[in-house]
Amino acid sequence: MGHLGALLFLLGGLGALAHICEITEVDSMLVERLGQRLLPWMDRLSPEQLNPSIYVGLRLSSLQAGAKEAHYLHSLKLSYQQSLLRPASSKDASDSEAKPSMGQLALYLLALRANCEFVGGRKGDRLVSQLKRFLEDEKGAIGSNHQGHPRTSYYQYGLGILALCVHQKRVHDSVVGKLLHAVEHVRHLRQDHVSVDTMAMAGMAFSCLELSNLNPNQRNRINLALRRVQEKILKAQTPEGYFGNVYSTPLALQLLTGSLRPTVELGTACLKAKAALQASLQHKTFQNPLMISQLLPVLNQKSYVDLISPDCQAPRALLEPATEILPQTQVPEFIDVMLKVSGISPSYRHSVSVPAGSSLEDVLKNAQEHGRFRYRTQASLSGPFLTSVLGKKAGEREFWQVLQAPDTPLQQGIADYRPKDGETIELRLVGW
Ligand code: B12
Repeated sequence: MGHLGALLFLLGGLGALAHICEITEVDSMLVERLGQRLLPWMDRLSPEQLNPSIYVGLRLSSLQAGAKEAHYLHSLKLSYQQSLLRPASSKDASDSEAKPSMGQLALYLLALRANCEFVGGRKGDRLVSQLKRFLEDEKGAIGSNHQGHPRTSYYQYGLGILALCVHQKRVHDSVVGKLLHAVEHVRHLRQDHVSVDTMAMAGMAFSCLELSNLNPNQRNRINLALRRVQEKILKAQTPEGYFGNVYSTPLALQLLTGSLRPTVELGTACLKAKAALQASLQHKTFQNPLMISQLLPVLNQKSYVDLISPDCQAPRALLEPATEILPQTQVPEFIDVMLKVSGISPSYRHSVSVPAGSSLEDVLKNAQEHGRFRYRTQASLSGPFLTSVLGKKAGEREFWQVLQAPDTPLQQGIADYRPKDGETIELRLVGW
């Protein structure tokens, strides 16, 4: 055991190891800057732009947005109740106003809990029943022999169980059983971007069930699954220190922060992850509001599991809007990006010229305006999700993957990623 191991062992003996994954010394200016990036999003109150994750992230952070915050919650309540409690046959709903998904309903329930509300009353009970029904349907889609897949994802399945749990609503053992089975039978975390986030979300659902003792018959299985989740996440640590990738590290740390299984290995891994994450904060890696909303709780030593008993009186610093430094107007420099589409025929390859600093979405728009390229997106809590390219819509369990050629999947979506001059971007239809 090296010096670090010895120190961690000593801390463990003192009972301090349980907090080894908490990030405590972050420059408060950096945290404030992250919070400030959320403020403009809190002015977007249309149903497709409202994002319950932003509210949850802020309430679990060391920051607050004053009156804007209460107004945002009010808008969330109006929008979610209206669309979720509207009868399926209702005429005042346009086709484009899709009902929130299982995961979105779950995030909305987390938002209520973040405001120290327990879902209740006639309307609240209906929302709880809807979420339970969603989970039952997903359980059916997975099937009694576990051969199928949830229609959404195990990430949303875990989120659904977690949301009900923090409201002290019990789900049937068989519903929890599907998530347990999924975790028990994961061999290696596939080297795709979904695994660590999904493991972390499932782990937080199990942590909540364990702490609340809502499914006592499954106590041992839950306990073992939590151990397994922790092990898998630690195994997925990259040489730089991230768990999975930089964007899955916040959720992984949310899970590990609340770990009741501190070990020396965990302590070492968390120290490395914290250093990597802190370095990434200096580099403006976190621009996307959803990503910021998953990170802010970690920087305040909190996780979604804390919504079992949230502290709504905790002092939080008031966010002031960032003072904008207007860039000097210069003649824009242009860059060339090669856009390639594979997985369909005929394949497509074209160079697109855009001003430097443009997003990949700008590249796609430009290609569409000036050529035969066509694409469609769907709004999501992470931003515009690419659904169709050159008229080909991704089918069930397929998606349009975005890569930097030759073979590196991007870690950001089309609205956030800014290609460099001479880069080739590939859009590839793949299964997941
Ligand atoms: C499941 C998942 C997927 C599934 C979604 C399909 C499904 N039926 O669920 C698949 C495999 C298709 C997928 C694809 C991608 N994903 Co993904 N995905 C997730 C995951 C694990 C959960 C999302 C979720 O359900 N959220 C909860 C629900 C309630 O929110 P929602 O907004 O309604 O969910 C929808 C969107 O999240 C959307 N979606 C999923 N991923 C992404 C990524 C982006 C950039 C956008 C705009 C939308 C989007 O699909 C969800 C279901 O409809 C998150 C993890 C996380 N920490 O958030 C990563 C995550 C959001 N994905 C990520 C990335 C990078 C991608 C890709 C860009 C990867 C790539 N190189 O192609 C692509 C998207 C490409 C495109 N076509 O636009 C990153 C985003 C990081 C960032 N900087 O914003 C995350 C955080 C994972 C990570 N740690 O890197 N993803």
